Amino acid sequence: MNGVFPRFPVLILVVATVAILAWGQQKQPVEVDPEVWKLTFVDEFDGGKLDREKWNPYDPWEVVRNGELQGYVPNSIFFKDGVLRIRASKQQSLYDGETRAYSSGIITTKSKFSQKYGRFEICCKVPKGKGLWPAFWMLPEPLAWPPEIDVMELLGHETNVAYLTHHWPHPRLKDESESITKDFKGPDFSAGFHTFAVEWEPDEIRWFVDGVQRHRAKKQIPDVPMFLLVNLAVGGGWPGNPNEKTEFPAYFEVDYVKAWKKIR
Ligand SMILES: [Ca+2]
Repeated sequence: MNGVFPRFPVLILVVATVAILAWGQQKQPVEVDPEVWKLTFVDEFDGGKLDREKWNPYDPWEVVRNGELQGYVPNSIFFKDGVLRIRASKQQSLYDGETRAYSSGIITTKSKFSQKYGRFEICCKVPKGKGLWPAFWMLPEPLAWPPEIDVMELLGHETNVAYLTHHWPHPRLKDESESITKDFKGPDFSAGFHTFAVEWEPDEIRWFVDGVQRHRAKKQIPDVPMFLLVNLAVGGGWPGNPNEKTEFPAYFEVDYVKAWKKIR
């Protein structure tokens, strides 16, 4: 017995350390059954520049909303080692007819790729810092709101919480939505790459974080084609504004975006 006991805590420590390393540094594609899901969209961001056949580097509305502080400008999009890097910086930008205090980036597949139902996945590393708000989300094609599916949203001051949400039209108020959000508490998502996905079907949306289902919605499921958006917002009512500790430039790094259609 004495010979066994001293080794036990060491073994546990090693296993736990390996698990944490694997979780923190994950940059592996999640296995998706090709018998069930057929790939319909993929960008691995290996080309060194934005593939304009797939993406637009513009906000589909080009208007300020949610009290955000950034202007979305195309020169906030960078690439390094097969990773898209959306940069938020403390550089003024002209946007929606006025000078904004920050510049950041957005890419969307509006008018280039949209799909009704399917599986939609991002592999990404989020930035840390108060006032930073990275997101991977979906809006109707042609452009409308609501509905909206938020595959993931994160706030830079609390990078271990992923917000998984869908919005639908308010039953009485025009241009308003109702929504349900699951705030999933995980590891520090800014410490490495992680996958976030939804499987959207006519009667259900399932949200996955690193391949594990973390949320499910059974009501008010959108039934229109939707396009994809990836962006890094700065400030606004929800994240609050950056503070003196927020480091700029900040980068939202994306290893890939993929979509599938269910074939059985
Ligand atoms: Ca990549």
